[in-house]
Amino acid sequence: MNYTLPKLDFQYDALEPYMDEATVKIHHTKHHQKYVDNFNEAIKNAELFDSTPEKIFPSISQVPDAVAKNAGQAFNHSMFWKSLSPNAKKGPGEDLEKAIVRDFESLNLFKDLFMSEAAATFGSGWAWLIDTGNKLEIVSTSNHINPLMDIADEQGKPLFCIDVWEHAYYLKYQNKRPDYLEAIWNILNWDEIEKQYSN
Ligand code: MN3
Repeated sequence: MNYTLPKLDFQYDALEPYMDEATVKIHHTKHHQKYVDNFNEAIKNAELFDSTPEKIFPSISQVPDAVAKNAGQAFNHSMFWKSLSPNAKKGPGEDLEKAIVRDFESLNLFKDLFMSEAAATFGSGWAWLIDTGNKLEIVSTSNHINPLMDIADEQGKPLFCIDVWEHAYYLKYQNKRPDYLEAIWNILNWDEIEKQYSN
């Protein structure tokens, strides 16, 4: 049983002008596809035939490196695409807003903290909003790591993520990662983030 590349819920040019068509297309059809293909190859080689990334994460420290890296990247990209929408609302609905205000004082402060955490991620990685059960936290992870993995410094249920690998923004924003992050804020899929929160 092969793990397959999920289709996007929008066209490649739908996130313009915040994310350009070429970046989205290459990111999905080349980068994400490659992680999915490599994941299938890696679980075959490791004889972990029925594995999915989600099943592997709680014991990812026990699997071969190639499985771990590609499981992480396959899942993280799927979550990233779900985190974006061309028809984004301006902000979260009531329940999630309450939780954000409880843990970060205000929506504006939350945005500032998220931006600085994401901008400060050293090298390649991801920025996440996670639910630890009793509070929301902003975390950044290196390379393929995500907060569902047993090796993550901080664990919790991810509500959304932003890819801060250079391939996510370099064509349009070059080295200006903060500009990319600012742009992304306009296309955050709050409906989906709320869905993850209430799950
Ligand atoms: Mn990427």
